[in-house]
This record gives sequence, structure tokens and C-alpha cells, in this order.
Amino acid sequence: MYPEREDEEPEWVQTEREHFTKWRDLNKDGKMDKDEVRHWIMPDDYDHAQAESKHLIYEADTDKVRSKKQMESSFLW
Ligand SMILES: [Ca+2]
Repeated sequence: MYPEREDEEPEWVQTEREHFTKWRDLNKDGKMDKDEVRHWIMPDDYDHAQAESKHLIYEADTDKVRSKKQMESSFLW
């Protein structure tokens, strides 16, 4: 996480720089505008409700044996 030399860039900074260049700066102008920030925080192709329900089912399934369908039906009854 921390660089061995003071003039080296930490690995996480390099990773964030790469992510910025590849995925966040969509119009490649070197900065993030309002639309790019919105897309980063709330991507159009990401279903927050589905992700949260999967997370809750995963956390509630302590033995990790039951199927997703069994877990969903146990929430309903
Ligand atoms: Ca941009």
C-alpha cells in the first residue's frame, strides 16, 4: 500500500489513475464533469435493489447451504 521510496506513487493511486482513464473520464478530457460523476455513482446498468437483495440473502444464509429460491421464500413466510 505504501511505496518503498518517497518519490514513488502508491499502488492504489496508480490503480485509481488507471480506473479514471479507462472508465470514469468517458470523454477523455482529463477531468470528470457532472454526467461522468453521476454515471460513476449511479451507473445506468447497475440495479441497486437487486444488488442489495443479493447481499442481504447472502448475509442471512449463514450456513450457505440453502438455494436462493429457498432463501427468498423464507423472507416471504
Ligand atoms: Ca471527462
